[in-house]
Amino acid sequence: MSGQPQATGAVSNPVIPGFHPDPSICRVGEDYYLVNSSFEYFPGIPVFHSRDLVNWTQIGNALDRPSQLRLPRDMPSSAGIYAPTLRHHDGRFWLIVTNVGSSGNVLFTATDPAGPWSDPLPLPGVPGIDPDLAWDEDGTCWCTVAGISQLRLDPVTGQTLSEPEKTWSGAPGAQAPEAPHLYRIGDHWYLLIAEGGTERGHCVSIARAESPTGPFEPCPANPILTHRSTHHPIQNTGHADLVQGPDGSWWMVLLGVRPGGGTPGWHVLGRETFLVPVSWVDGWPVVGELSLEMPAPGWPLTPVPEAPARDDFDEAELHPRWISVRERPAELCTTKERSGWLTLHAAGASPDEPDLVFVGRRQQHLSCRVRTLLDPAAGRGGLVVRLDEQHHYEIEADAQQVKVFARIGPLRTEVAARPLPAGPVVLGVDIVQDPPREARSGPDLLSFGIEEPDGTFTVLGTLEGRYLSTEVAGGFTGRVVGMYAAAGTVHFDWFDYEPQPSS
Ligand code: 6LW
Repeated sequence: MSGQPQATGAVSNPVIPGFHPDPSICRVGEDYYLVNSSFEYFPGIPVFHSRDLVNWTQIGNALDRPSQLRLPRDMPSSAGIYAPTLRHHDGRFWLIVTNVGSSGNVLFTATDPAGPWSDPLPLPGVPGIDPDLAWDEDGTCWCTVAGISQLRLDPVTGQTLSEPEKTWSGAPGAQAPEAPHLYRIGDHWYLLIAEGGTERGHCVSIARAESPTGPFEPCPANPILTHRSTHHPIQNTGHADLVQGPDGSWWMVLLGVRPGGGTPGWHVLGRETFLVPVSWVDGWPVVGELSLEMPAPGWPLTPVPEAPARDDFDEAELHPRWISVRERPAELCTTKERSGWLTLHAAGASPDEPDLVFVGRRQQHLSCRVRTLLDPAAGRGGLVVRLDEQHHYEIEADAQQVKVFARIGPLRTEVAARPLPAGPVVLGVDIVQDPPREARSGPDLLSFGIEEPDGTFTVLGTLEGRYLSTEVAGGFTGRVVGMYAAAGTVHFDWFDYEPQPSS
């Protein structure tokens, strides 16, 4: 996945493109592991592995059993799983996270980050969001949360051993001090935070102390990373975590977005995971240049093969890249009913519904081509590009006809309709980045259509992408594209996702 070495010797950022926000990273020997927030999607918390910090492979989802993750139907989109911290301590991986709108702060452990992960350990005494874990020399476990406050935690029982106490909350008056990570580096304890809100004002700041509890001295150069008030193509930079490279150099992973189009700039892929080098001057971290192409790090890269364009659904288990909305009941979503096909049985009657039976993947490229072969003989279903229940475009077929729909906020409209011959049909969407031609254009166009028997693609409707952007829809997620059933039973033989060159 991404980070592909370029001919120039540079590597591309984001290293994990698409809706992969709030990265938390840890290193064990030669291996790096990274996790992200996943909000209303199940399975939750994608887990990635790398040997070089640049090339990442998804090895699982930490929360892949209903006993680990309950996302109630009345839980709005962009609630659910927020901002995990991943750490390795005492021979185990520790994952602390907030389930907003459900179980609050919870802790999971595993010996292998690919899973299985434990069932959740409730942390009733840990308030707020964005929990972090750090252990000091005498084994005390410090839990730090957004705000920023800190308490002592017994991570085995989940009991809190002290009341939360404010530590350091960033620049006076700055909004949303959050995403804390506490580290022992050299002679100091460092408290890394994000502030300024997760929109254009987002930034990363740091303070240090002699002890894990402070008093913390802010870095005179704060914020140590921000792209606010710039034309930089990577915006909203923040929510970072620090790690050492194979050669002892220091690196930061963080979230950023790539807005496109005219004013105000719309980002459609959600918040993505970027990588940037860090050096140390006078005991303070200095963040290097964050760019879409950065010089390759000074160690051998181990490129990973790009995912094949086609998923044939020939395996019993779905690849971890496939996610569903809130839950994935095995009786409604299965590869075992019709061999070589993914079968979906409808619950919710359209992508407006929180119980939609849906299997999709994150859109990870600004331009891409998506196709799926669907058999609607016994139902109605389709291909949807989804930001949330109120913001989605879809092409939907039943045994007689195919229709294109758009839902934008409270408005739902039928964009196109056409009769269909009997039999399976290839539905598709071409998503094409639309460079700004004028102040109000862009950021992309989505053309929905069907593939004719001779292979040509007939476009039934082209829609502007901005309405499926975070700037329009709000929230914390990004686009997910996938298959759904809206009535009866719908079978999908395969699903193609192919990145296309972008301008
Ligand atoms: C997360 C907070 C943030 O809890 O957004 O960008 C929130 N940072 O730290 C949701 O991801």
